[in-house]
Amino acid sequence: MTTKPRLLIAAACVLCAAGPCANATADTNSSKSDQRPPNILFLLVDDWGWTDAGCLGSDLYQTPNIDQFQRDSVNFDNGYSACTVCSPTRGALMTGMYPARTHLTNYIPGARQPAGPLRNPNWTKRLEHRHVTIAEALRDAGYRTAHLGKWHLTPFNDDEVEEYLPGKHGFEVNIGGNKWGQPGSYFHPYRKGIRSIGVLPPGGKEGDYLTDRLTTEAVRLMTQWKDEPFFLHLAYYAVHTPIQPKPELLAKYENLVSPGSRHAHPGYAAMVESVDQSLGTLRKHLQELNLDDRTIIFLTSDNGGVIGRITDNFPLRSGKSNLYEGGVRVPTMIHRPGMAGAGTTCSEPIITVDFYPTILEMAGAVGNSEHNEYVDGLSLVPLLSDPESSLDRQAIYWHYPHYQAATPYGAVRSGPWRLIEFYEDMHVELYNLVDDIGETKDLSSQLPEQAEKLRSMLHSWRQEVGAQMPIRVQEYSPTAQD
Ligand SMILES: [Ca+2]
Repeated sequence: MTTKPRLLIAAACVLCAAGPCANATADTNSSKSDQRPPNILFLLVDDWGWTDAGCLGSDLYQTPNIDQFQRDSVNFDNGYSACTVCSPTRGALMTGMYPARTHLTNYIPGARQPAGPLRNPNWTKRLEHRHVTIAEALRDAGYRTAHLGKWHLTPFNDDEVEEYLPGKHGFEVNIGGNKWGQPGSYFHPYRKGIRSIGVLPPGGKEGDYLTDRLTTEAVRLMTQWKDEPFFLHLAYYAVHTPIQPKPELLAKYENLVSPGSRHAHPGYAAMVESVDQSLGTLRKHLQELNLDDRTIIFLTSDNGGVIGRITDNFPLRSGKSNLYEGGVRVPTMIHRPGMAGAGTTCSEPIITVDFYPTILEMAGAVGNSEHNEYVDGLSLVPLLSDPESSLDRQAIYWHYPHYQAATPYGAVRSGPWRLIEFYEDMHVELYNLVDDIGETKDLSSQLPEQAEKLRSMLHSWRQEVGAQMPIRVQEYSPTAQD
């Protein structure tokens, strides 16, 4: 069965994973430092939509560093987040498992249960210790490990938070990660009311900006660890609300917004550009530290962009929290020094769970065999060498047994097809994304056999991963709720 979990751990040498440049270096210099595995810099931008960069089609946001990064990377234009909201995607990145398998299926602590025919299952509101995180696997392979920025994987009860912070999940250093899904403020001291960034190192001054501060801390760690392999999970709070840009960038975009533009929020545009500046700063320092040819960089998002007054994911339908493509299709770029595919686009559908086995393979890390049995992702390394190739995977899946912007649902993407099953009444919608990327034409009635095939795959997958279905409320009556 093609959906069976499998983890491709490379038996091949680490230098092969680092790419031709590293190989060339190894041929001429066999010093110990050249034998060490590549650094991994994983940039996870929060709520960053599929068109939220100049090179991704924005008609407002200016992102010269992201544009250059895309030219130096393989760009995955069918890259997906594992969920339409934050915590499940972050859990999937840490474990390589679908949220449906870990039961961490909603943002923590989740929304208030609305009136409806379904109730939440007893889902898992934390990243459980039974999993071997990517940080633990890399730490055990000799990496220095740091988490910077948003974590959002602890229980919400203050008494339990400490036990689930990044430090308890394999990260040697935690800078800025806590239970919150957004900062109190993007400006020093990053607090408002009870929301605060409580674990930033001391220092800083009035006016300091959170995105810049996290970048500064990342540069400090890269410098400190320059002679050792490191894994930095740099999970920017940006571009999540509150929309709080740096004043000078805000002024720039207030002058640039034009009537009728799809992207029209100057504050959000400025926050996107701050992330862009950070990427430029990180790459500049990697060069100065002579680490650019041994550092693999990932750039992606945890869910789609927030539509309405903030951004727009056109041509995709809808956005964050919703079940259509705008909720889950996200920018995804991977830069591996010296790789053949730089500047190319790979259209193979990939999803958050793939990063775990990819990074393990690149690092030459074996991970934990018991955990690996249940990893859902596939290594993307073959796609970096040949972006035209395929993973030979039947499908990727989503499962969201909660109410949010949409009703509880499951979905499957296979080839050009995407089928969505609505759990309230189990009806389906079917789209051909190659012909209709905006999901405007439901083909489920026209192509019942295709719909049935995908529905059956989705049901089998739910069984296989042990997905928790929402609970049906027997006494629910729509009219009684009016
Ligand atoms: Ca998010």
